[in-house]
Amino acid sequence: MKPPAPQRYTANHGCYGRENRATAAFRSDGLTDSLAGVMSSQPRDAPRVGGGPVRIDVERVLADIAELAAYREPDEPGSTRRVFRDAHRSGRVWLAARMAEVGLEVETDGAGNLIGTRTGRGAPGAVVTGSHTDTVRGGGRYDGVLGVLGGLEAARALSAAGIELEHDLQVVDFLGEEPNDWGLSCVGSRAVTGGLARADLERTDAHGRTLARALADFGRDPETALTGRWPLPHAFVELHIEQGPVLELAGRAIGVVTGIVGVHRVLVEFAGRRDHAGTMPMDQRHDAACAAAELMLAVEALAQGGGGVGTTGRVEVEPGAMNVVPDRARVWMELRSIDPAWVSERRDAALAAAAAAASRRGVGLSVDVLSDEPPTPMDPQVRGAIDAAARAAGYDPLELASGAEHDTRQIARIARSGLIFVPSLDGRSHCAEEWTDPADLAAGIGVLAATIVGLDRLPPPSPGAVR
Ligand code: HGY
Ligand code: MN
Ligand code: MN
Repeated sequence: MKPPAPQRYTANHGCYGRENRATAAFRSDGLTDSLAGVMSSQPRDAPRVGGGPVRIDVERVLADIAELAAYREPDEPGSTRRVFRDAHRSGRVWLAARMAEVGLEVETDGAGNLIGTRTGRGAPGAVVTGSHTDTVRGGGRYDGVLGVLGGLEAARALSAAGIELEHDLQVVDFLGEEPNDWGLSCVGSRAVTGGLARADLERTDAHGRTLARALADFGRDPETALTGRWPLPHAFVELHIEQGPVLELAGRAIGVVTGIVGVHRVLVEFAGRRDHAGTMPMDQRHDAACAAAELMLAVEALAQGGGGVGTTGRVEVEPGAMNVVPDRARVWMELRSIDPAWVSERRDAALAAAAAAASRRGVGLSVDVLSDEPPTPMDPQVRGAIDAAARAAGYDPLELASGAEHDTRQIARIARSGLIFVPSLDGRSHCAEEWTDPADLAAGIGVLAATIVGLDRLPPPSPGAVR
């Protein structure tokens, strides 16, 4: 097996050869001239937002990332911190303490989102930023974590610069963004935007434990999670690693996300017959695992040719013995595209392939739609604020779609919302090799801080402007 690539922590050594790095790089004291100019000036249109230059201390952020990374599941690979488990819980205790040290007022809402608030001058609605600290099994250090700890650094840097905002600034660690043992992602951001259903809470994991039980064991009241809604934010922005290769290949430090792909997730279950693997002839079997294998290959074939992606990343086979014909197989399938027709056509074709395989093999079939998220465009005003912040700091931002899911999609139900990307080395993510150059971390956090100021200056959102 190829050993993991060594991690590079040399600040300001760009490894992407991007053209704009020379003009865009933060100075050795952590400033960009242009960002400092934006942040320290007292523009005529927003005379009450002032203060000194904003210093992003990337070494401090790297130290925070390393401290949080120490909270990991010891028996799992990479930086594993799955939702509700001990490492996730204790990592959040650390995070709450760090938020308090930074001077934020810390609370956990009814849905289990951890929120640090920096008080503003009292304008209605908060400017909200954040992401998640749970990970996939075997995940890396940056997915989600950057948006939380980068948000914290932005708050810290704004305060150090003496910049007051009209609105409260909230830094949020959303509960359980990654798909969990109940097949649901974005639990916290769904809940506070009205996207969590009672049926979601009644789902059971492999041990028969409901999601409601898991929430209760985590100290949250499931009924409150179901009904608790956030007051409408003034605006929302999330900083995240790209998790793909586009920015790196284009040699750009900053991505402005245009929209988040639609994601359709389905659990397909095949029920066959358990038999002796040595004695049951091949033509008399009802092998559930072989039907599942046909579906997996069908999904791969259907997703070829661009326009979207299809994955069957989780499969369970029972009884899971070498000498027993499997009688049960479960395939978790997801299809993603920015084009809703692409998703629905492939889903129909994949399920038709599953039905044909099941029928040919004399195997039962059941289908459970776990979630169906349509593509979500990002708000033009927030995109504009990110773009302006990036350009003012000397970057040449790239517009791109997000193939990954984010809490931003859920928050976009109640607030104008946007997403900033920074590059991922070799486009890698959801693996231990996940890595982003510290110079890009600094760039992203600097742009986040300036975007927060830009969003603070926006007029109140018009009612009904969000989906
Ligand atoms: O699955 C996703 O796209 C995200 O990383 N949670
Ligand atoms: Mn992820
Ligand atoms: Mn993420």
